[in-house]
Amino acid sequence: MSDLVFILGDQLTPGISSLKGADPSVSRVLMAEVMEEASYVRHHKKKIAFIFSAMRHFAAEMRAAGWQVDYVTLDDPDNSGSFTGELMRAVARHQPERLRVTRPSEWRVDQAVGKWEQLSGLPVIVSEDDRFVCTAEEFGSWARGRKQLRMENFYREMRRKTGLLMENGEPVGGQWNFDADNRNAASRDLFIPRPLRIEPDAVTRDVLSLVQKRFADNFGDLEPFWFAVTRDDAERARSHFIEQALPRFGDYQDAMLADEKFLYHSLLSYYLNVGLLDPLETCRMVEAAYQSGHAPLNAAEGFIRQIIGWREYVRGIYWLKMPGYMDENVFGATRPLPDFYWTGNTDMACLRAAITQTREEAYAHHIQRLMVTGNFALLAGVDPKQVHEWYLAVYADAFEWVELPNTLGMSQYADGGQLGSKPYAASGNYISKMSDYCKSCSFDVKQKTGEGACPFNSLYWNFLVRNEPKLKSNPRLAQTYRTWERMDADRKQEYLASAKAFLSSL
Ligand code: FAD
Ligand code: DLZ
Ligand code: SF4
Repeated sequence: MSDLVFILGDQLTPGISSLKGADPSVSRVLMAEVMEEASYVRHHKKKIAFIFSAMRHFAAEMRAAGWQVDYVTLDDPDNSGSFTGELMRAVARHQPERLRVTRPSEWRVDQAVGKWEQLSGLPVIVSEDDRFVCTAEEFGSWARGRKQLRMENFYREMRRKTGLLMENGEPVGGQWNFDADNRNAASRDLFIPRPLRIEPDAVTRDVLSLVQKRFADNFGDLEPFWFAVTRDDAERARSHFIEQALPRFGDYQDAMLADEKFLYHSLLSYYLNVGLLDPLETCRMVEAAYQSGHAPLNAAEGFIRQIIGWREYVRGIYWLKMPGYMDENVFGATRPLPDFYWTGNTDMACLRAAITQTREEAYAHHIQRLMVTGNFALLAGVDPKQVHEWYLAVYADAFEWVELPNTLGMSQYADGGQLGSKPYAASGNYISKMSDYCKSCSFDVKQKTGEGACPFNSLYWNFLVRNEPKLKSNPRLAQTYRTWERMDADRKQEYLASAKAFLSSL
């Protein structure tokens, strides 16, 4: 039967489920660069270039493997600008008997696909995306009946299911989680490996010109561009990470250094999210690195937990809670996102560093996202939807299914604790302990209030006081609220006045 198989920009996997059962001799693959996807937020220039170039390389690989591929470029004069428009044009061109697609990773696109049968008058086979360890249904069953959803419990299930770092039904090393070993601060004298940099080829250079022309006003530096855009190069980047950085991934997972944008992080999220790398295969390689003695257990376990734990857990939450999740705002936060999130123009050295590197690389590591930019927005009471749109735009790995729960749930606690057990709110002390940013800041992290004091210090207490009715009963915050209650009235007043003065200057 002649099928039209639509492959979306984050489905760049040769064995993608939509191809199973399609006959290459009579079927067509469709891929399309469309303005609707390129503009639902104002994506970082590097993100658009990465996705378009990876799509073009994937189309070439599919052709080489014997598939007939229709690839519609953004500047094709007939490009209709949307997935549905391109589908309908391809239906008119090829008159297929059936449509196939792997279930889109995002709610918005899944809704559009739901209308294809009616619009085209053809049967549509939507196959589940089997590149994840846990299906949405399985997550739903796990979640059903539980009063609280917690990543750690889910993660243990995934360890059992995959057998990763398991021995006779028990976790290797006698513990599920070695997070307590993974909180060291880094110092500048450490040897820190450089990420693998791939030179753009002719296809990528074409895409770079297109993006420069069509998205000139979008956020972010387009060049230097050194992402992998093929499976082979992404696999090289993964081997490079395992060889060079994995052994210390755990130790310095939470550390931040002003002159080191990447530390021992893998920089693999964007390859995993578009399908250039397989998550489970990557975990098995990391497990093998532990088994061969190359990487310690705290590194291997820490890495595997991020993938089969956090990554799968946030996806489960997304599909369980959408579409309502997007509108959660438990604190009723309404402040507009400060302009410096787009310019990096702020005297706060930690925010300046995280935002500047985001502009340069379309990348910041987890603790920068969570404890610097996310923490500040939380403490300042920024509208969570605006925070979400910022994260969705500025990172090359940002797809709504993974970005939204991380931002709205983990970082902003706007879901009131559906994803995590307490807000990741912290004063300047945390940033000072885990980084060297404060050394070059015009604010003094040790000063709690008044002119020149680190703004995080007063904002922290102001956040807790402002949201006391929502947070005071949280057992994980009981000690913190007791500290506040014991503080003398003048001190409390100084904190609140400092926060007020700072917020009114934003
Ligand atoms: P590493 O530190 O090397 O971690 C290894 C891998 O684990 C990552 O590649 C990623 O696939 C996975 N991982 C780690 N933490 C998480 C997590 N919390 N959720 C899901 N996967 C995780 N990750 C995205 O992939 N896309 C996003 O849009 C995204 N938005 C985020 C927004 C906020 C506010 C926060 C706090 C986190 C966000 N994350 C997101 C999670 C995490 O920050 C990134 O996955 C990580 O920084 C990517 O860099 P890396 O590949 O070097 O990760
Ligand atoms: C993120 C993105 C962008 C910027 N552009 C395209 C595109 O032009 N064509 C495409 O197929 N995919 C693109 N993507 C990725 C999609 O947004 C992603 O595959 C879907 O949203 C998944 O639901
Ligand atoms: Fe950030 Fe405060 Fe440290 Fe400055 S002093 S870098 S604002 S935590």
